[in-house]
Amino acid sequence: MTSSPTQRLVRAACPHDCPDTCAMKVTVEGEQIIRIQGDADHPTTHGALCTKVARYAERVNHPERVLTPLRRVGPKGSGQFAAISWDEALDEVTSRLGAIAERNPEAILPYSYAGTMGLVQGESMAARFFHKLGASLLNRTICASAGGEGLQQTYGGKVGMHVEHFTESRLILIWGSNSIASNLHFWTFAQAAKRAGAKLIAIDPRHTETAQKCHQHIALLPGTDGALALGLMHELIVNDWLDHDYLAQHVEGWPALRERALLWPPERVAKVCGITADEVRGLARDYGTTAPAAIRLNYGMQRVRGGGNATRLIALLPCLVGAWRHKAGGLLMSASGWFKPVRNDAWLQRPDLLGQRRPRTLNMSTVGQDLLRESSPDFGPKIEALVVYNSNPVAVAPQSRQVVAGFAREDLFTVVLEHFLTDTADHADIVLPATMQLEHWDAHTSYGHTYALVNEPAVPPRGEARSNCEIFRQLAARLGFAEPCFTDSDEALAAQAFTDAVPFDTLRRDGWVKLPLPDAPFAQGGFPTPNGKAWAMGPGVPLPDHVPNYESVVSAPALAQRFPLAMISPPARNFLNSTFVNVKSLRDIEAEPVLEMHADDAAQRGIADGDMVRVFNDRGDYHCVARINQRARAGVVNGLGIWWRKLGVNRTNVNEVTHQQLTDLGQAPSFYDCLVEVAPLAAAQARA
Ligand SMILES: Nc1nc2c(c(=O)[nH]1)N[C@H]1C(S)=C(S)[C@@H](COP(=O)(O)OP(=O)(O)OC[C@H]3O[C@@H](n4cnc5c(=O)[nH]c(N)nc54)[C@H](O)[C@@H]3O)O[C@H]1N2
Ligand SMILES: Nc1nc2c(c(=O)[nH]1)N[C@H]1C(S)=C(S)[C@@H](COP(=O)(O)OP(=O)(O)OC[C@H]3O[C@@H](n4cnc5c(=O)[nH]c(N)nc54)[C@H](O)[C@@H]3O)O[C@H]1N2
Ligand SMILES: [Mo]
Repeated sequence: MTSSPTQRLVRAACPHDCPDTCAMKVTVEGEQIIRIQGDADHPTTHGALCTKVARYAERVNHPERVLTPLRRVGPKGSGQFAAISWDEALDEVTSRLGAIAERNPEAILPYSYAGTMGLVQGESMAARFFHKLGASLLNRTICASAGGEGLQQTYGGKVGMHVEHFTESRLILIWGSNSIASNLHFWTFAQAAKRAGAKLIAIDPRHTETAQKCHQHIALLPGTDGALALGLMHELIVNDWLDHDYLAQHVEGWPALRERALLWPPERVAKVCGITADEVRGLARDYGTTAPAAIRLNYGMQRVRGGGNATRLIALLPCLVGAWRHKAGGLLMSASGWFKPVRNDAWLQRPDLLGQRRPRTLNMSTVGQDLLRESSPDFGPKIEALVVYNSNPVAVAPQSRQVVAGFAREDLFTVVLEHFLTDTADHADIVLPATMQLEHWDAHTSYGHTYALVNEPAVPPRGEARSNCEIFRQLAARLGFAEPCFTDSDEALAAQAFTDAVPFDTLRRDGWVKLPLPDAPFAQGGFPTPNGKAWAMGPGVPLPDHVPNYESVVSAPALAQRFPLAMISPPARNFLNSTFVNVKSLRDIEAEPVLEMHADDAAQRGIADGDMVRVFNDRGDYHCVARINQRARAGVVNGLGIWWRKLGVNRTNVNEVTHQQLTDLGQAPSFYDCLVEVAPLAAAQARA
């Protein structure tokens, strides 16, 4: 309902990289945004938005928004630009890209991630453009590909429980997830379960706001989740808390997994995980004797070397106890695989435009290394041009020094489509102003629920901003791409983003459509694997095991002598990755870049609460404020992410110290597998 006859209500969807993908209602008067609300009728949004998106108008109307195309006038990274016209900007981009493409289109790299999760403003017209051009392909690994591959190997897809059903669970393990910060709408269901008597247990090295509100918190060492899962299996076996019938009918490779799990008694697990054997036993008892038991697994636990194997082991737990038999039992890590059959990806992205060409694929997580590589037979051509959209790699990619050095290359031609002058945009030759969600069409899936959504434009673009699709349409026209698909409008793309299973008129009427799925999808097996079973192992899929971190006291003792603290860098609650860091009211809540430390670790280093510290290893160092509190366990420090470097201390952020080594599965970064040392810093030096 709008409160005045001159106001309109527009159906929208939150575009951000978050499992919740909220359905929104935007009240508009003329060109002004009056109000942004969660849709009360949408079952998982239930009328509530997070602090960040409730303040979306502040981001749309931000005084520092980029409103015209810009050309660099200072050194790379200086952020010095002059406004130019769209014609000048597009001419320059097409002449530079065109010249490189004539020699070798693979020297051009598109770089994008989930600044918007929209199917339209994400990889639709952009993918068509780069496919036609023959540019290098990008492997989008930076967030979830270790866990994603783990789910794929185990269940055959990124599929799991419906989030609404957690209300009926009797036991919920919240594993590697700070739900209150990063999956708020799941937390509502967990709380309802808690009120109905369910037990909640958090498994997380950090004593998060979520862990604090659970009945129990198991603060294991980072990267030891696979060992914990094996220890739980050990206990389920020796106490015979198994669903033998489910295992026999619906699990491939159980006898081998059983043997492996028996090598992991609680004492061994306790040592590896840095917890007590009683914690392992107690957790196994709860899990083996409470039904229905549900696991909310999130991506926090897979950002380590063994993240893929750990995901596989945890994903097998519900099969051991037959939790899948009940709709409120099982596991949810990602729901995105449920959308696969209803997405029109081949039409949206047109990989057929590649023709016979098979360009190389580069991994977005090693962009630092790759930008510094010369042409070679195994690498292919040196990267000569980058086109960045929906991402801020200079802030979010691991091992910033290399990333920054790469982006600072004078011979690199960089185009950035952005809302703001981010750390990445500061390194651009040309910045192109992009529209925000309230200004463009889109269609959305979710990775935390099972509703498709639509987003209609609520207000006209601010300034001269154009949608990503419009920008790629115009680049295509200038390069003479004649296929009719390069004239599809944004609305047409939104209308055909889904197959007929998700009718566009229903989407427009209600804002969202529930996918037709069974309540308890794997009650009788039927996993989307080749044989319908969950796989502990199978052809091409070896038995999972605990894979120790690259960097830990056990796996790298010499390194640990010099850098004895394990650092994880989970999200700060009021930012979304590096988005919103420049929204002042939200930055004011976070105040400053923080490193949480345990009192013993701080005392050993002469660090007091509130001191400015230097966090360092051989890769780099960053400066931030030490917070000595209950959130950090001994031996582990929590560097909350992801600040814009230029808004941080000394123009650095937490990725100065992370590395580019990849996970066991999925070629993902291992951000939380990182040893550091911390030292106090004199105040004057810190602020210099
Ligand atoms: N407010 C907010 N919401 C967000 C985001 C954000 O930046 N801010 N990010 C979004 C994104 S990109 C994603 S991918 C999703 C999911 O985002 P995730 O990055 O999974 O976010 P969290 O739910 O905070 O989960 C991270 C949790 O894992 C814990 N953790 C770290 N290492 C380990 C480990 O080795 N084992 C275990 N068991 N736990 C570990 C951290 O302490 C933290 O509490 O959330 C999204 N939602
Ligand atoms: N140390 C450490 N590093 C991490 C993580 C961590 O936990 N620790 N988390 C990792 C994870 S999980 C992820 S997902 C990545 C996230 O990395 P990114 O996907 O790069 O996410 P953001 O930092 O939010 O940057 C998104 C950018 O897209 C822009 N954008 C949004 N919508 C649009 C649009 O419609 N058009 C255009 N042109 N631009 C748009 C926003 O303004 C923003 O600057 O970071 C990873 N990096
Ligand atoms: Mo992510």
